[in-house]
Amino acid sequence: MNPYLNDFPVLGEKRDGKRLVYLDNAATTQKPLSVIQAVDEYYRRSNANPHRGLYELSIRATKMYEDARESVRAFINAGKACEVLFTRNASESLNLVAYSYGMNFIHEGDEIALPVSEHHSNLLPWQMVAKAKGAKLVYLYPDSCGRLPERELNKIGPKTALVAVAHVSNVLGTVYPVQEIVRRAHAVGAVVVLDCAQSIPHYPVDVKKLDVDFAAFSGHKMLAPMGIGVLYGKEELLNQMPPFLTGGEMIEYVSEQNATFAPLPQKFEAGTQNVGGAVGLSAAIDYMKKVGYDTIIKTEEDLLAYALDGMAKIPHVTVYGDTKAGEQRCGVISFNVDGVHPHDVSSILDSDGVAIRAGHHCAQPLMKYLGVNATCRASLYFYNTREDIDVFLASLKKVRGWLGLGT
Ligand code: C6P
Repeated sequence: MNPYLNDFPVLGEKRDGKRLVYLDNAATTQKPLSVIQAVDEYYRRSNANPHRGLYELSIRATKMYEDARESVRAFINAGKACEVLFTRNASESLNLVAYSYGMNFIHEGDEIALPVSEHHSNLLPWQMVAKAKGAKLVYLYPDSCGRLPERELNKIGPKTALVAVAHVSNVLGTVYPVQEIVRRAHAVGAVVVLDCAQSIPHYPVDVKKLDVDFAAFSGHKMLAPMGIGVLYGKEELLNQMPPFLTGGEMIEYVSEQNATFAPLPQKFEAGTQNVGGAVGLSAAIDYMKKVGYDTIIKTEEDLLAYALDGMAKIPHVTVYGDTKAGEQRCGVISFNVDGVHPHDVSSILDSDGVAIRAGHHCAQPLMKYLGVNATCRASLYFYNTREDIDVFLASLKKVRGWLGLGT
């Protein structure tokens, strides 16, 4: 019996008598009742436009929004709440850094270093900056286990002005050595933009300890609603950067021809904000703290080892990246079945109630590097069970036979 079943109603859902086996957690996680209820409660009792009204309801909405910011600050150990900006998602957070920092502080001849495994959200913004500013993108290529060898890390050099890196790859599941990357980047005066979209749901992210300059993530991959994201930035950098979006509530004073801007964090939060989302994110953080990262890590390590072990016994299945569980490997398993398109694998698994993702996972340069167009991807979370993995493995075993291919 799944101990989290009562908290996540969708996990108990059945279709054609088959239980949902949800293994697409890297795309988005399911939401616990406490999060759903917190959002519901906010809209029932406390909804008003924050930072605008001088009446009790608006003051309450503002407090809930700012309390959520403080909750995120404490969760990622940022020094000050004003270093935590709310956005829509990790993509918007990364674009904010690219447009506001990149377009103003990256110059012709500079290099932007990034692993080839980056999600498009942490790659396209830098392509845009490089093209506009005459900078060069320098790619770091992982080895067959998905790790970045020394020779690739050595590409962070005197010309590097910025390193953009995911904490965890959304395709290979590799946990990249952020502290080592930051050490090298800072030694040459480069800033580090950390994409935590796939790490913070699974591992603690301490921005002070990691000493990253920026960190981006999405609420919806860590039990919170869609439409709320976070950008952490060091105060001194955020203060130097111009606003990304302009509009309501991010100004100090506006005249016909000019404007001055509000202090952090409002400078980067133009327009009416997603208070319900922020409240949901805060509730998600509370839930994660209740479960505890120790439990999350231990559970996922067990499930990953169990899944990789089972997959190794199925002929015609190729797993990309590290085929062994371990500290530098998160529960994201990309794989292919010989002779079967990943979309077909996904559809066949779906007929057994198993939800996985198939495609390029918004990482096309990595797909090219791996020599494939697409992969299947099963991604785990702490509320999955060994029974889930058993259903997944049993379904995977049937795929080639189902299509009349040899097993
Ligand atoms: N990856 C996946 O299935 P958004 O869409 O903005 O919430 O997150 C973007 C993003 C940024 N970085 C990484 C490492 C990511 O994995 C993602 C989202 C999903 O892999 C959807 S493509």
